[in-house]
Amino acid sequence: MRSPFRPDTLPDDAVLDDHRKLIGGLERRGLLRHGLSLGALAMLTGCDVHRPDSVQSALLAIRHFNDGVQAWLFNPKQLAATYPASRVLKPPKFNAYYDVTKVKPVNGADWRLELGGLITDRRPWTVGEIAALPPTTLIIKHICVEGWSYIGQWSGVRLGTFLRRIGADTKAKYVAFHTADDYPSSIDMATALHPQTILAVRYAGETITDPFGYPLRLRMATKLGYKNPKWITAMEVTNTYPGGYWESRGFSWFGGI
Ligand SMILES: Nc1nc2c(c(=O)[nH]1)N[C@H]1C(S)=C(S)[C@@H](COP(=O)(O)O)O[C@H]1N2
Ligand SMILES: [Mo]
Repeated sequence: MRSPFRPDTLPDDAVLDDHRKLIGGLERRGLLRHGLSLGALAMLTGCDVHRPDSVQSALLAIRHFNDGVQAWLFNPKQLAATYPASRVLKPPKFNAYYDVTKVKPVNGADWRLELGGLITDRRPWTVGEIAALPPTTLIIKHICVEGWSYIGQWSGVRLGTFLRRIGADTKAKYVAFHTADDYPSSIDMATALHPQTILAVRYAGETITDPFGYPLRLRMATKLGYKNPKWITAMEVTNTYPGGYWESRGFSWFGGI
């Protein structure tokens, strides 16, 4: 999925000056943070920065996601669309900030979900314990800002159910995640408590495989692909803004509907 990314040959950020109007519009709509760099745009969207039309289509793809879902923006109570099982893609489509051949599988036997921050019961959880919690199944669309999407079937405990179970302070502002591949990520509490936000352990009825986040990943119906961390190792409830991998490189923290 990654296009060859060579920071040494990257043109100046001035390339973006040709697209200031489009970028300004995306900033106003909360889809980009101020100060997007050309490198971040290239890395996240896979666009070829040496071709102006490619830069433009990457920006248009980001805008396209927002079109038609405007009414849902900033309404965490709204349910996102779901789909019939017949449309589920098997296997799912891989993406990460590196190539699929670089995925380092997580050893489920040693793995524990570590808990931190504003949580009463911070005892770590094993894969088996999490997989035994009552599951919710979501058949939802995954949209990557690279400009592709697919429908997937994800099962696991609702994050809201889990947060209450561990005595998390659900009045806190943020839930932050750490991952095995150093991809920090965070969401607002309203999204964490949304009924279509789950800690997924299964895809299409089977244990999630290595490239797709085994043993635990976040799946939200209301956020873009990059807001859904794979290979989660730790979760923290906090009032201090935690940011995230792409967010610190100029992408919107909200990142969704
Ligand atoms: N840990 C981790 N999670 C991640 C990423 C990553 O690089 N590392 N990439 C994100 C992006 S940009 C996308 S589109 C989705 C891809 O998920 P999939 O491979 O299951 O389709 O994972 C997201 N979660
Ligand atoms: Mo993505």
